[in-house]
Amino acid sequence: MNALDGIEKEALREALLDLGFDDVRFTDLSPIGVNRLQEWVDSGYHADMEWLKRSIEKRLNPDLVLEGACSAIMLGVNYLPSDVNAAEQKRWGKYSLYQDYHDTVLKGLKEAGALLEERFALDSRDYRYYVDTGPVMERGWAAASGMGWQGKNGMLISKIHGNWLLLATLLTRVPIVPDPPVKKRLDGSFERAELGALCGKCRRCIDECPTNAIVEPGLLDANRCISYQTIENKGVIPRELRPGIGSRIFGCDICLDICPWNRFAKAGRQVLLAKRYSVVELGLLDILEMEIEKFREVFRKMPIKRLKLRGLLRNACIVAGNLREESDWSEGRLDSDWGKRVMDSLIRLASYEEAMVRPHAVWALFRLWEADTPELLADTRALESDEDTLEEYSWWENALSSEKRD
Ligand code: B12
Ligand code: SF4
Ligand code: SF4
Repeated sequence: MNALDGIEKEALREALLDLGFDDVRFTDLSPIGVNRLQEWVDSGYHADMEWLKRSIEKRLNPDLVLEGACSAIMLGVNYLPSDVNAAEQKRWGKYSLYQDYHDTVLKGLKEAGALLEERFALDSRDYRYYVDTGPVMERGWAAASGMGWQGKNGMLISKIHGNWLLLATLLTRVPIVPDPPVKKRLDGSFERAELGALCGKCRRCIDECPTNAIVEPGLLDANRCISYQTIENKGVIPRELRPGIGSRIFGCDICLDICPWNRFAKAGRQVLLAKRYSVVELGLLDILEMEIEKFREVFRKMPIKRLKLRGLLRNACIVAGNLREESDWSEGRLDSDWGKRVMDSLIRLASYEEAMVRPHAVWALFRLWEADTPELLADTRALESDEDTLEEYSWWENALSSEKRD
């Protein structure tokens, strides 16, 4: 089969755009650029995402994912919210303000598969598609296809959509003439998938990350990343990272928001997204006082649901503990009725049935009401048996007594 090119290739692009994807690019699967996945995993930067380690070979070799694959069709879905409040708030990662994109984009991928079958007389073994969870390096291939370049923040950045593309991949045995990578402005040349290609001297994303998670341009230590900690970590969030989390309750867009390449970005068509912006109206008390039925109703079909109520409460405790430094969630002063309700919620959560929440509630109370906390929690502490929570108490008691000594 001759490689697809010219009018036919453009017709395929158009048809895929018509399915609701906001960008469609093609790449072959020849090796490109320096891939640092192995180095990343060897350094432990993948934290406890062991599934990434297990699938390295496949990620590096698409032939192991689909034998005979020779092209990747890279698909981008713009998720910049169309509502200013939703776009500018700092509490929720913007991608989470929709129904789970794994489900809604999958719908488009299924249609894309059917379209390939029809146009090229293929059967379902001739292609495979993924959105996020498959063993494919989505940013590497998207950069190779010229959809954008991988910025120093690690993100695939598009000249049109800025940092706001979700990526999906369709591997296929259909040979397609690859699209060129983005060009550097000055000399017109560009090594395939060069990291930070259009970043120039800028390093805002690296400098603004509150937990110093970007250890070198494009390389992120997930252990230190707020996104990892608030979404993927299923246990205790390290104490030293909690202040840096600030007002972020789920995910983090700091190194994306700061990027100057967003200035041209406009909200997408949202054909493959279903917005749920009302979540941004939730107040801190709505969350701290949330029960399981309400949680299920509010976050139905949303990515936040996978965090479970205990994960959300854990994150809310951290956000509460940061109230003195970040006013973003404040609806009143800490010495007002509102503050009293925050305190009562935290006291309740310090003995919450799921142990994972408890150290974070204790942490928040000590941060907000320091020396008063031992008395507030005297009864709760007496009944505590969880190691992590007991460690939290001891840490604060030591800290307060050494403060007194000084
Ligand atoms: C694990 C993961 C995370 C981890 C680790 C992130 C990281 N930087 O590695 C955590 C949980 C922290 C995370 C956070 C976020 N994530 Co995430 N995540 C992934 C996932 C599943 C794998 C990424 C990975 O392999 N990382 C390992 C590093 C080493 O790989 P890499 O970042 O892709 O970059 C390397 C390769 O591209 C390679 N490379 C370069 N050229 C080539 C060429 C070839 C041929 C090959 C094979 C490789 C290669 O070199 C690069 C540097 O080492 C991808 C989906 C996927 N299947 O790819 C989504 C993905 C990267 N995440 C995404 C998003 C949206 C986010 C968040 C914005 C969510 C949020 N708001 O909180 C943050 C952003 C954090 C950041 N600055 O990166 C999007 C990014 C879209 C985009 N435009 O780039 C993806 C692509 C999901 C999707 N389908 O849309 N994520
Ligand atoms: S997502 Fe947030 S914590 Fe993670 S690297 Fe970017 S700014 Fe840092
Ligand atoms: S903030 Fe600057 S360095 Fe970071 S990705 Fe954007 S352009 Fe590149």
